Amino acid sequence: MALAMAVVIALITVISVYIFGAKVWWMPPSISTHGPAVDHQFNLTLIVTGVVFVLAQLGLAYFVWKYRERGDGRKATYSHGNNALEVGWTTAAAIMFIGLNLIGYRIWANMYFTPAPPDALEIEVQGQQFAYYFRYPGPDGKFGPTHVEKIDDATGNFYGLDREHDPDAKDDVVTATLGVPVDRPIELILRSKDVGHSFYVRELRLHQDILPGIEIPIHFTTTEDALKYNGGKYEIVCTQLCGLGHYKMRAFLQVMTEADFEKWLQSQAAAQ
Ligand SMILES: [Cu+2]
Repeated sequence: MALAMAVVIALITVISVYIFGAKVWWMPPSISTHGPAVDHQFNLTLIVTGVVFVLAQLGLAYFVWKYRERGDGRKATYSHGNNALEVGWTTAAAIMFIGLNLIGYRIWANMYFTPAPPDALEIEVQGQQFAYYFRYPGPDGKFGPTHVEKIDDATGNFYGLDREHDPDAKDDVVTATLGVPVDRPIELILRSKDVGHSFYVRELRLHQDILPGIEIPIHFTTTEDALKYNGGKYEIVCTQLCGLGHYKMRAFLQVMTEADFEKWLQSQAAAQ
């Protein structure tokens, strides 16, 4: 029985390692300039914790077998612990986790604590139950003011713009797809119309909550690879349970060449 148990524990360990090692379920390719650093950090954490996992599991299997019932009438003895050992592994675990955090923090801070480059293309992202709408400032480079009382999904005025009276709003372009030019810094300003949502694109390695009442800026630059996969089209999903329709709250990121982007934006502007 003890041997069977030890074999099962060892098998679970080997199969788990295989699933990660052979990348049976793995992340989609990265399409952002910060993606490789995030993936590197992910792999580093996976390897460090993976080694600990394998050692702990194999140790468990060994002891299950070693201290099995042998039918010789021996009584079990109870241990009251070993202070030196406990201090040792607690310190080792603390160093490991704090160390991984410090290394990862630099990557995270680079994404969130550095401002977007001055030439970044600014786009507003509005999350609402249960869709995303994107706003481009148009040729004047300025977003027009929004008016809560003018928001009307039925007429497509998702942002509450007053195009007749606000000159800055006149040329704003509101779209249902997030079109971006490849290889150019993009700054997204995230805002919510109602409750908490989030903005998540796996391939961008970008994940940020959207909260009502505050504007959250994030920035990224896509790599040339972004045009290679799936025609440059990637899913944007909401990962915060935001109501009954949460499961279908999604939109698409469409990465294009600069020329295609200009054409696309013009066609979107014509449809306003
Ligand atoms: Cu949502």
